[in-house]
Amino acid sequence: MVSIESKGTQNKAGTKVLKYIEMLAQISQEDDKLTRLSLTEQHRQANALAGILMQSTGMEVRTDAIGNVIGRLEGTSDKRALLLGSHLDTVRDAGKFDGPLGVIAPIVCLELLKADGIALPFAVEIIGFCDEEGVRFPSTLLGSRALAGTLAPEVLEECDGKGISIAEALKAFGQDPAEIDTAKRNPSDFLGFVEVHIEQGPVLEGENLPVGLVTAISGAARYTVAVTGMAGHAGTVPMGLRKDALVAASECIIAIEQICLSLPDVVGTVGMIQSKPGAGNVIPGLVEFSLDLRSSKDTTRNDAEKQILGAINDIAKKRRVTIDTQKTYEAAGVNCDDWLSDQLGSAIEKSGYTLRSLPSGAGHDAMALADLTRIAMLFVRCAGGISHNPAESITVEDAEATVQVLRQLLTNFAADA
Ligand code: HGY
Ligand code: MN
Ligand code: MN
Repeated sequence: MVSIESKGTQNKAGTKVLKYIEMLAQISQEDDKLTRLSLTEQHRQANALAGILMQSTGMEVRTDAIGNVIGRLEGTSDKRALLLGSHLDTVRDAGKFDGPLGVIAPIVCLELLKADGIALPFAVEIIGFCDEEGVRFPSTLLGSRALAGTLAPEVLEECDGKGISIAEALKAFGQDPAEIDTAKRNPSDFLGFVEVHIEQGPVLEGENLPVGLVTAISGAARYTVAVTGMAGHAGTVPMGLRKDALVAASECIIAIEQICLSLPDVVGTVGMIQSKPGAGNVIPGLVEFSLDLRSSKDTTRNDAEKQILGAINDIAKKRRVTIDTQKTYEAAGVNCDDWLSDQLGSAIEKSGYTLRSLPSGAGHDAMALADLTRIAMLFVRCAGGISHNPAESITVEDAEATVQVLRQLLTNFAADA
């Protein structure tokens, strides 16, 4: 349970952030852990809760054709909006902050401005993106790519583990997949996009800083790898005659680790593996595993991919198995916008915090939004840099700092408008 009791009256905003985060975290597909995959009933409930919180700031709320929940507060003189937000879907057995913090902190900031009777000259939109993690479906960034108009229609045919396509999931969610194009926004709609997100790494905590300014977001590639050998009797097939798909997959996984260790600034992860037929006395005939590869330099990542595919090819030959590799997703690395980052950087300093710039190894919706408008990201310290783990947490003081920096950013924008 996140301790949301703040000391005295200070940290009021921070306390509210943690309270709302806790409310959202109760919405899960699993009783004893937080799992909220996109376009599920629980995602719908999270959208509804976020929508109610947005409405409490005076925002008009809608759900777009891809299932993003969007709040809008008109400005007094400028139709263009500063867009804020992050994703409401989670990984399996997730932490409470990865995604929701970027939706809740802006909501609390607008609550503060409303309480102080401050009306902004420009519009503000807050968005809860429908699918950033890409856990339910092979692709990711569905919500933000739909907004940017870069979501290829054929992606809607991709299926989850139960064979349900994105298009079918959208219909079950109450959306019409044929209307996807209506989610696309115009660059002229926005002044820029600012995403607040936990750092998911150790740097800010290591330097005892509450917030940081993101310089760039690493690119990523995802593969599914299928190893086909020969199922057989565990007791009768001599070791030398086997085509054991699981041993071949294991050798591939070790090779992936060795190659990533040998290159500067590459991380490779095999997060999912399935062995079939999955009986203790049967030599595995088919193994499928995922591969997630990242680097802050696309050229380095491409080099790693080449080496890994070569090693897999050699292993297939040596072990007389067939190995199919399919790239299911790729996103180039993205630099944050200089001008908007300067605005955010000066808001950090004006709020009294040290300005620390750092890259993001994790992917974010901001990557996709860079195809639509200027992007900037505010990182928030998280305990031990832990994320994609229920131990994910931030302090009430850092939640407070986040809201104050956002408030300063909006105030600066209003002054410049
Ligand atoms: O995987 C990522 O980088 C992000 O958390 N979706
Ligand atoms: Mn995230
Ligand atoms: Mn994540």
